[in-house]
Amino acid sequence: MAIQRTFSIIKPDATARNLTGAVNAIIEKAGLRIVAQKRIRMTRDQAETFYAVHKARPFFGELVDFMTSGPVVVQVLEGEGAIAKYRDVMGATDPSKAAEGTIRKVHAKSIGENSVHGSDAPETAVIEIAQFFSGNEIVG
Ligand code: FUP
Repeated sequence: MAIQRTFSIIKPDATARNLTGAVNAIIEKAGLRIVAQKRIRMTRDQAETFYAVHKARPFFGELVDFMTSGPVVVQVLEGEGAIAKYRDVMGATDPSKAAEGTIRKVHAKSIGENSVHGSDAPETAVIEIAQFFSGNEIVG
């Protein structure tokens, strides 16, 4: 499996509970390397662009409200098969269905306030990383 990069967000429910370090510990224990990281407050424009694929879904407004409700930590993670590996480490979207030991099982509050985002494919990883990081901010 090749070395890949994936895009991660530690969401407002997690930063509000001071869980950035706890989430990062799970990420690093899984063998993923945090090669870029910054704490930002997402604008509505940024959140609407980021989640444009969900624009027609009934939860879109709530999702944008939530993602702009507090600080988030945007990250680039690097490692062998990083995209699928991070999806495994995150656990299912709905924390009640997430596997034991996953970030969402351990920390998420609900399907909406589910603590983390991770890219779902190589094409989306490239687009998501480019939305928040310039090349010289990523140091592998
Ligand atoms: P995931 O890839 O696991 O983050 O899940 P999705 O891309 O399906 O959903 C993106 C975000 O939309 C979730 F993180 C939370 C939100 N969402 C809801 O609020 N309700 C839903 O029923 C599904 C998703």
